[in-house]
Amino acid sequence: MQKIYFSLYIFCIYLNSFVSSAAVELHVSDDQVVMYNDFLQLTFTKPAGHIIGIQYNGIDNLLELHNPELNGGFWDLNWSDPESTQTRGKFDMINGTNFEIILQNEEQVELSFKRTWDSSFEDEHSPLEIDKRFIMLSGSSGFYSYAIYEHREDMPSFSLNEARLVFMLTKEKFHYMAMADNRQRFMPLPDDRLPGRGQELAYPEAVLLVNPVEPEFTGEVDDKYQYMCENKDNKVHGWISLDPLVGFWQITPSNEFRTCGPLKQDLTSHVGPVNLAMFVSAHYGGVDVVLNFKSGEPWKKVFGPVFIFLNTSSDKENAVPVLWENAKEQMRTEVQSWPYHFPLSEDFPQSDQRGSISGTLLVDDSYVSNDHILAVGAHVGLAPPGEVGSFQREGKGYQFWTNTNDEGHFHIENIRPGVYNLYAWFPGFIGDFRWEKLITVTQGGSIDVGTLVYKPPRDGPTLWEIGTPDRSAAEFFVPDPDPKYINKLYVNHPDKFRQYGLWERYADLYPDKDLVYTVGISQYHKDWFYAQVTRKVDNDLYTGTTWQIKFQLEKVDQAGVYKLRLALASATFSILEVRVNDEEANPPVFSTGSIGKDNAIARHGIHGLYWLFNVDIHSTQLFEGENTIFLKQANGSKFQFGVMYDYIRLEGPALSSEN
Ligand SMILES: *[C@@H]1O[C@H](CO)[C@@H](O)[C@H](O)[C@H]1NC(C)=O
Ligand SMILES: *[C@@H]1O[C@H](CO)[C@@H](O)[C@H](O)[C@H]1NC(C)=O
Ligand SMILES: *[C@@H]1O[C@H](CO)[C@@H](O)[C@H](O)[C@H]1NC(C)=O
Ligand SMILES: CC(=O)N[C@H]1CO[C@H](CO)[C@@H](O)[C@@H]1O
Repeated sequence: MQKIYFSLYIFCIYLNSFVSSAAVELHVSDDQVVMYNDFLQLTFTKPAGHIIGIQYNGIDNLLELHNPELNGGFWDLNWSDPESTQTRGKFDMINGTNFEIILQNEEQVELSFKRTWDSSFEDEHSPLEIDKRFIMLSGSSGFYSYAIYEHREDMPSFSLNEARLVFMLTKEKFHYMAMADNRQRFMPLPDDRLPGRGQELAYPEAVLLVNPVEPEFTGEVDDKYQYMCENKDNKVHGWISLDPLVGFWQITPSNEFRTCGPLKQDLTSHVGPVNLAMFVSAHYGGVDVVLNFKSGEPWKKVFGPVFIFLNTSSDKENAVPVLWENAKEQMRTEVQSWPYHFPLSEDFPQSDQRGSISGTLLVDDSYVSNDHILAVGAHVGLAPPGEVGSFQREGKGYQFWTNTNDEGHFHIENIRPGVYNLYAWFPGFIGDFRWEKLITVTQGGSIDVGTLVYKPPRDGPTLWEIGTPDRSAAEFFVPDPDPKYINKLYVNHPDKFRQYGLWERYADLYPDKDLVYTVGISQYHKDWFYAQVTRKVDNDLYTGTTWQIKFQLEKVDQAGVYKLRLALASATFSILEVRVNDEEANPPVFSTGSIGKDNAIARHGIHGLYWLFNVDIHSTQLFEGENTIFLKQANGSKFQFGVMYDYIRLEGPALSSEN
């Protein structure tokens, strides 16, 4: 009997220790907060709210604390005065001033580090009140973070250039980076980028590794922009330590708080080793996508939560694929759990506080089909009310996107209550759709918009076309990189356009004369260079280029107007001029004026922002027989300047109904 009691007693101790060790624990001292569960331990500075320690799997700290500049894990932002036309301004480390435990029990701890604002801070930091939250759950191998940004009515005007959550990982351990099945590799060390080991190329971000610590990287280019990703695909990325085996992953289960829609591109992970959650940035959009606030403009936005997932494996042989597959599996779990039910800020609506929308999209283009066409794979989303296509420059509100299925049907769930426009675009068709009605999403409400029909810009039959309308220049000719400037990851890779310095290859291919494309003979995938770049004429001296499209017209309809559709996938300080059969015509038939700051050429993007220009060509300007359209990019002063075409089409005059 005694013995049984004793065993029971031991068992209870065992049970008790099991329960308590699974719980989330919190220790708060004067200047630090430590939060831990069975898997990991986090250490924060108090009240600033910077992470200075992540202990996991026998590693004392996954974070680097000895970099010359940025250390540990932190939220930061860049801001500027409203008059500034720059995309970089003042650095703000968002040091919290108030620490609060929002919730503490065995299953969950939520912490808040808040930075307040009053007019005495006018020049010290950005006019924002920011509440940084961190959540740890019991039994969860990681932690969540989100932040609530608020601009109040007593706050002055300013511009928010960048907002992000950053992790500087220890460079001793994390050497392998993964962001997609076919975009992962061993990475150089940060030291390899320094003078002596690395040689700066056309801009500081791109470095040629001339004497890296690991000789295997010699001769490669390193550039963080080679690891950028479109919002729609940017769900999980991170780093692997091989000894001991650790995967450090950032999982972003929703795009609702990201800016500028599904095609906006941003940084992920890069040499540092750095892991970034980008919430606001000017990347691939320029100053057009910076958030400008007026004095007293009320605004609030929740960025996140994102999940930082830590993982290990006993399978040392297949460590890399196993950890990457686990990260993707965890990503799918997080996506399914969205919207999370545990964040306690009332600014983060739970699932039952959100609404949904559904409908069907059709396309009406009578020159393609007499019947309405099912919109398969169309991008459709809700974004704040604005002009047609405005979502790609919009970042203050929330956006909710999906794709139509094979029946042209779409359904979007978990939309925050609010007023929106419905926007869409359609692969294979030019232009943008915006439904004219405002949509009010209510808590628990479900809206069916029925069938909506998009009538893309179209005046007459297609005489010829170049490319496919998909907002990207990827279908055009992407040259091989200069062998001096290779990133080995992109050799024999579908994303060849991510190689460094491709803009210089244009002059190699067209040394004396600019590109001439002959309709009916040329093929766009090999004869249309992916970007209309500038040409180097001397050191640091560049000039614009003029491309020609030659085409035959059997007869010219003297009564009609022809239409040139110019869809651009990117523009950087460009002035695109159109001339018809007279290269010297002044003024040109059409000029875009100065457009674009997306910098996608230098950043190895295959697109930036989308533009559509519709140019009238009068029959008097055309000949029977051979015609030439001249496309001149007139601002040629820098290597980064130029445009990428998405698609070009010449339409004949409208066919009269008798025809
Ligand atoms: C904010 O915190 C960082 C890191 O703890 C510190 O280096 C910096 O001096 C602080 N800035 C201000 C303005 O207090
Ligand atoms: C690693 O991640 C996978 C996928 O989430 C999970 O099933 C596994 O338990 C994790 N392993 C550890 C040791 O955390
Ligand atoms: C080309 O763009 C740059 C940058 O905007 C501008 O400073 C310059 O004036 C432009 N050149 C011409 C010819 O418009
Ligand atoms: C994240 C970011 O871009 N930070 C920059 C903000 O501005 C300062 C000052 O110009 C830079 O040093 C940072 O790199």
